[in-house]
Amino acid sequence: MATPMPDRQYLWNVFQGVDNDRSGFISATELQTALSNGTWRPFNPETVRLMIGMFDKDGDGTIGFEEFCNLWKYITDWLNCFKSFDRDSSGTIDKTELKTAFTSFGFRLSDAFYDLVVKKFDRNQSDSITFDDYIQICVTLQSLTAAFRSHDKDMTGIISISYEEFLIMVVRTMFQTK
Ligand SMILES: [Ca+2]
Ligand SMILES: [Ca+2]
Ligand SMILES: [Ca+2]
Repeated sequence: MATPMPDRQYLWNVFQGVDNDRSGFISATELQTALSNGTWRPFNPETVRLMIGMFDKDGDGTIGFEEFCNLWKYITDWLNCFKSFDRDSSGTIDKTELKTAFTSFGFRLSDAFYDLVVKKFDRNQSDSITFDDYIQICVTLQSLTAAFRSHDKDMTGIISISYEEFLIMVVRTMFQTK
């Protein structure tokens, strides 16, 4: 479901639309505003920070045009992924849709896990998850899984780690800026 890259002129126009103050760089606030357009609710600032952290390669805290091209593709791919699992086109992902999505990613998790995730991220009391939270859940789960696997050398699905190793794992996952 990878999106082909559109031409640079198209991306440049999108970039300029997002770069509200015409500084030549996209700030966290500008990105949040752009992603909130059409939803009438602010895009999760955690997800915005997460994405800037991932795509701000030169570390200046903003998104330049080259960085934006990769970010655009990332968001578009996630949006297509989100839409493809939103079977009833409600604009949100409910528990059954989430389970279908994660199962297709190769996760084998119980209903109790999905109940917990939906409960935790259900901001509108609708028993479902919006696009911004969906990205955050997927990225967090992927990073936690990668961290777990790095300890699970014999692939048993069970690890034995110290308190500090546990903290390192969580801090790296929750605050992944670099
Ligand atoms: Ca700007
Ligand atoms: Ca940058
Ligand atoms: Ca849905």
